[in-house]
Amino acid sequence: MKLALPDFTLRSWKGPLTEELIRHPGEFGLGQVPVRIKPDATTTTVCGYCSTGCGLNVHLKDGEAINLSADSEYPVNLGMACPKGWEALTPLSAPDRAVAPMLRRQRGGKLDSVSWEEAMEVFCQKLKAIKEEHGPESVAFLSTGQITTEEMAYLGCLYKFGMGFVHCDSNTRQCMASAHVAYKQSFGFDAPPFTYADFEESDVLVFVGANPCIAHPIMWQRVMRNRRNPEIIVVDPRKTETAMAATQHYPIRPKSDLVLLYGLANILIASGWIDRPFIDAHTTGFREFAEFVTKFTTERVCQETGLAADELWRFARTIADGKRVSFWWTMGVNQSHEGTRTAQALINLALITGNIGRPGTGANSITGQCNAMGSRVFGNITSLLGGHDVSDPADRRKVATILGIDENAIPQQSSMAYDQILRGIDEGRIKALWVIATNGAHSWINHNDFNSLLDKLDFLVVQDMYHTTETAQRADLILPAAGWGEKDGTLINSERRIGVIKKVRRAPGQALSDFSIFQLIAHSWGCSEMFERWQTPEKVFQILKEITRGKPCEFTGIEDYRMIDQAGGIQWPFTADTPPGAERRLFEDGRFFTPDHRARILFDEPAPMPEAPDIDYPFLLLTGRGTSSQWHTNTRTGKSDVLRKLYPAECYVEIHVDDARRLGIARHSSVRIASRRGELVAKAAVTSTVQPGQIFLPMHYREVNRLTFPAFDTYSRQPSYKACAVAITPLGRQ
Ligand SMILES: Nc1nc2c(c(=O)[nH]1)N[C@H]1C(S)=C(S)[C@@H](COP(=O)(O)OP(=O)(O)OC[C@H]3O[C@@H](n4cnc5c(=O)[nH]c(N)nc54)[C@H](O)[C@@H]3O)O[C@H]1N2
Ligand SMILES: Nc1nc2c(c(=O)[nH]1)N[C@H]1C(S)=C(S)[C@@H](COP(=O)(O)OP(=O)(O)OC[C@H]3O[C@@H](n4cnc5c(=O)[nH]c(N)nc54)[C@H](O)[C@@H]3O)O[C@H]1N2
Ligand code: SF4
Ligand SMILES: [Mo]
Repeated sequence: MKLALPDFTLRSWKGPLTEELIRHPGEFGLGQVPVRIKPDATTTTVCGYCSTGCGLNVHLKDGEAINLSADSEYPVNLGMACPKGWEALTPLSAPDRAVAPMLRRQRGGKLDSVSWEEAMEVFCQKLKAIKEEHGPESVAFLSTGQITTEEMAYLGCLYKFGMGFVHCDSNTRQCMASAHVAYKQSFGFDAPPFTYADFEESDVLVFVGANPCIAHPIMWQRVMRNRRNPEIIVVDPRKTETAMAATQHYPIRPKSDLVLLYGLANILIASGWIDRPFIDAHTTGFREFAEFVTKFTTERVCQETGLAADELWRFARTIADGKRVSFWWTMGVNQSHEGTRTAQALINLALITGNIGRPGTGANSITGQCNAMGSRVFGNITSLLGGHDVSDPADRRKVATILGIDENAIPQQSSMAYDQILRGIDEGRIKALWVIATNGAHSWINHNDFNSLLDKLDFLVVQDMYHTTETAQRADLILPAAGWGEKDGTLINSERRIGVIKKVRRAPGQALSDFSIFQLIAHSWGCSEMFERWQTPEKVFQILKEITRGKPCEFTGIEDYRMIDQAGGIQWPFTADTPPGAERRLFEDGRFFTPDHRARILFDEPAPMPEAPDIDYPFLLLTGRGTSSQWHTNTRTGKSDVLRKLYPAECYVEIHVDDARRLGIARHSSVRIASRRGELVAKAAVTSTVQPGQIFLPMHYREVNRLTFPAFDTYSRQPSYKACAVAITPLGRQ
């Protein structure tokens, strides 16, 4: 669909003229970042898909990106990139880009293009009216781990301090919440301790619920560069690409990880295969833990996980024999009804064996989105900007002073989590929702529910690159956003490395960077005075830098974007005293961020799976990433012809050969999969990579979350996407 552009003239705009609005069409070129232009008109940036944060060379013609290649000098990827990275420019030119604000004037009506001026007027007038009538708790936003740190900080501060609202969350709840809470409770700060060199320096790598071959292919390439002939252990119910490449694969029963990890701890402690001096000097809670895990006998663990006794002992022995053991986890752990404690069970194994703070060791949560780490520290959502504590008066004072705002502008009330916001909508307490760079109508657990809730809202605003996403299609107002490649700022990758992204394309039509959209909103809302110094992303970076002073994530040693760019990214912490260039892993001195500097050993009794298979729904459904060419809800990757050739167009389901035979399901035939919440039709991929009684659906197909069961981790409120009961019916060839 081609959109007619509204009659928009700069003269009609009474607000501040952002850099992007001033620039005339055709005046392409780089944004505000002082770029490291190579002689052949190539500049550098980092990839905006996954948290690996690969460095890319962008090749320019007349100041506009025409192609890109992997950066061989960037310390993360050393010249490698996955298909998404190579194709990163293509989705920017898609025909369904949102090119002007769009407004649905009445329910059931169509979306019309409007000027930014009108969009801002409607946005502010509606939200102010709702706030006036129903109070500041009647509005919420849901944002993302896929915009820049400066944008996240702007949004969080604008919304809470400037506009005076309380409730907000982000898609990192779907993804990293369990790791975030686990680290905070165990280490005293949300701080993944590793550096990517640890992939190469371990002699035992344990991957739990992680499939890096598909989800983090370049991290996996770093594992392949390991010259220590490492043992690679994979704990995953499926025989994934990563499991196939491992030296030991433990296909445990889904959601039996906690029992397995406590069982391993029991063996290690009972056999004396632990680092007692480290435990005594640097941890608390060991005695209680040692007592607790005695319940996890070999018999019990084998019965509950499905592993054989010699497998369990081999696993424990490999950890004990390793000099440098690293534990890595991703969504198979975090997305669980007991994700926080499972992550902590891995942290405990690293602590009791002294595998932390040395090369090739660590309890290492791999993040997902390009800036999941940025949203955890600077989203101003669950913690106060920069990892500060909103309930601590000293922290509030510090942040208020640096921002130059009144301390009372900082709300002390904590925000509701994603699922609680949705419940608030259902119960009529939340009337307006602002969705930024996430597509919950596809990605939220049991999204039938999400979609019916959107209808209950008085006002839904969606700020996205595309007007066609499942969520945008339901919006009352669409704010057209520039994407990666069309704006400047920083991202923080999985190893805490800050990287710079640059504007190398002009956004289409009147789409603006999220940063500029927040500036316009601040102006239109009438709180722009509070953000007087927030003129450019780099100026905001300088403010954020000051906020980190004295915190574990301090990066006051970074001068500016140019310094980050020239260094090939800089990991936090980085103060004026930090030697430049060095890789940094945390806890080398055994001092953690808790008040007594000791790590906490935390544990709980395992709980049963919330919806186990039964007679009516006899199969267990697992979900996750399907291919390295599909990104989540496919709004970006689905726009590349090259990527589309690399994955099946239709939803497919992996089902075991024995089950397929028993049910009369032929390869590629259609099957109906039903849960208590919905159903879908998929093509059968008959395989032995899944276990009998289990099936796997890739999350990239919009119908998948019709089926999932909304269960949440108690501590992190992260959804448990990876386990629910389903039934399968063959439909034959269609
Ligand atoms: N190509 C591509 N790459 C991506 C993404 C993408 O969409 N596409 N998304 C990015 C994001 S945001 C994230 S969070 C990461 C996710 O990265 P990963 O977590 O590695 O990917 P998933 O496939 O979601 O889940 C990993 C594995 O968990 C297993 N699993 C399921 N249940 C259990 C269980 O009970 N126990 C154990 N031990 N394992 C279990 C699944 O079988 C699956 O193989 O990927 C990032 N990278
Ligand atoms: N069943 C199942 N469901 C899952 C998962 C699973 O394993 N199984 N995994 C979960 C996980 S870990 C995650 S992280 C979520 C991801 O779920 P989502 O966040 O919903 O997925 P995305 O497709 O990445 O959505 C990002 C949106 O932002 C838009 N966008 C991209 N860049 C920009 C930008 O710069 N500015 C703006 N304004 N918009 C932009 C894109 O067009 C897209 O619409 O899915 C979760 N859902
Ligand atoms: S591995 Fe991740 S960061 Fe690297 S090119 Fe692929 S999507 Fe981009
Ligand atoms: Mo994620």
